[in-house]
Amino acid sequence: MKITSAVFDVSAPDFASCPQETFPEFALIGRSNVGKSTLLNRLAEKRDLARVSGTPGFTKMLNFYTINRRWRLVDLPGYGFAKTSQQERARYTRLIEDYLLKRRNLACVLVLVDSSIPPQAADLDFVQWIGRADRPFALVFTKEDKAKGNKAMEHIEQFMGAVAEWFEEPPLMFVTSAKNQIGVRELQHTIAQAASGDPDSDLDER
Ligand SMILES: Nc1nc2c(ncn2[C@@H]2O[C@H](COP(=O)(O)OP(=O)(O)OP(=O)(O)O)[C@@H](O)[C@H]2O)c(=O)[nH]1
Ligand SMILES: [Mg+2]
Repeated sequence: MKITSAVFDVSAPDFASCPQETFPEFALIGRSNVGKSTLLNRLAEKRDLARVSGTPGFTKMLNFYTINRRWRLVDLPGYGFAKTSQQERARYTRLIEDYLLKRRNLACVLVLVDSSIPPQAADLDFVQWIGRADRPFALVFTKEDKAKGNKAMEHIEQFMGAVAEWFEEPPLMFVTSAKNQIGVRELQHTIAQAASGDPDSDLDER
């Protein structure tokens, strides 16, 4: 699959400001600092498309990017970030919920989980919530390069074990490292296939 264009559309501070529901959307969500913006840039093959920051909680709006004039990637604010005012947090929690529950062209929620650390309650809670909400999602483990030895795989197995009881079939999952370009092509290919309406796409089955 070839990326021929990747353009920033708009930053939406509220649900009403989201662009028209023209293209299938793939939304990246996860805790602050999990690597959402970094992975988005890798998927779009454009280094500085989404801003990567050393400061957790940087992305406070929904940022929309159109790829190949056919589908969109959406960078969502990180959840579980404490260092903002309660009012500000309430605003973007509402924004995330509105988007995830109401957006009709939402093709798949990519739930990013940091594989360099043990399973975190915030991630498990989110997976349970999105499952109950019955929205299509896939798990994307990030930073596969970061933990020493076999730790990443251990964390991933622990995570998959913990979520297993909530689902009849284990959720679709990808293991990635944006740093070492592991798993990125595979995820990109799966997204593009789903975006083109291919019935064989793994994302479409769920
Ligand atoms: N080792 C390693 N570091 C990564 C990887 N992906 C991202 N990072 C680093 O993790 C940090 C956070 O990355 P971001 O992409 O800004 O994370 P984010 O989820 O968008 O963060 P917020 O916008 O604050 O929610 C940056 O310092 C990245 O360089 C990876 O695959 N491996
Ligand atoms: Mg970000």
